[in-house]
Amino acid sequence: MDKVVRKALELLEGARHVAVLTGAGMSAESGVPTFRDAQTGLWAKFDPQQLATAEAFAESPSRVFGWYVSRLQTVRRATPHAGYDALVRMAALYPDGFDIITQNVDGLHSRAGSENVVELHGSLEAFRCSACREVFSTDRVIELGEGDGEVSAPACGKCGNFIRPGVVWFGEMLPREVLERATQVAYEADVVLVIGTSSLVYPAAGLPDIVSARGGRVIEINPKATPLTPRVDLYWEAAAGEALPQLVDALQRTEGGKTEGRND
Ligand code: BV8
Ligand code: ZN
Repeated sequence: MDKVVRKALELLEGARHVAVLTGAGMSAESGVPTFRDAQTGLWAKFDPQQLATAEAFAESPSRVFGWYVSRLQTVRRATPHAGYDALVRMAALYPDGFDIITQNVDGLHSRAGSENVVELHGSLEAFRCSACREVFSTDRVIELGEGDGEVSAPACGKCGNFIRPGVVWFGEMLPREVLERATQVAYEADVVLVIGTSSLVYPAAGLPDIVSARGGRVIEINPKATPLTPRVDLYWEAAAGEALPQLVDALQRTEGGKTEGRND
């Protein structure tokens, strides 16, 4: 068994509550570009960090709304890869507590069948009025454009204001109950798997530190090192779709997480 798999099993040994924190890298192998990857087409000349703001939406609603239509189209075509399925299998091994906290807005964890998913930054499937929060049907959004250009933001049927995506933009507060739930999961976790995130965006990036400050263990799965890497118990330099099936296969082979064939 790979050394890194064995080390992960050791860190998971005896764990009763496991938390998973995912970022855009978790969806890369499902064909959903990461947040900081170079964008394609019309969007190539914009920085997502600039587009994902209320200021950008106020300044050019059609450009920002068009970007979200394009991302919704991409996500609708995506299917969860083997790493997502591995997390569904892994949850069954931790009946006392297995929670997924995701920064992603693509809904792929739920599509894969995961339960207990906390969507920190909202969802591409939730469009609403920017003023009165009246819900706007995503199926109507899909009809508004092919996703390759600007799309006029529709007006709310109730109050006439612009419809916006139901995501948390930079500079916006996360919904209180969502942040409270994520923080509670971090306070209860014996181990947190941090997968596919550049660990740059707060408050999400602060969650693993809550786990380690309480003596919980932190395992990071990412092909590239991040600002979190120096503080983790195990840095697994791999793609999510490669590491997670290996980890869960090994966990399923050992009953109760005891590492098999350990020669200590
Ligand atoms: C807040 C939804 C309180 C939208 C997102 C100054 C002014 C205002 C705010 C701030 C400020 N300074 C700091 C802040 C706080 C700010 C922040 O943290 N900024 C950072 C950038 C410095 N945070 C906020 O504004 C938050 N709100 O703090 O409110 C407040 C209010 C006012 C003033 C102060 C404080 C709100 C943050 C939420 C923003 N919304 N998304 C949308 O999606 O359109 S965040 C956005 O970035 C995405 O959700 C994304 O998930 C998230 C983080 O990015 P990652 O997921 O990590 O993705 P990324 O592309 O960066 O990295 C991918 C990783 O995957 C890489 O490491 C790569 O190596 C790896 N990878 C690639 N392939 C694979 C892989 N890993 C595994 N397998 C692979 N195959
Ligand atoms: Zn309205």
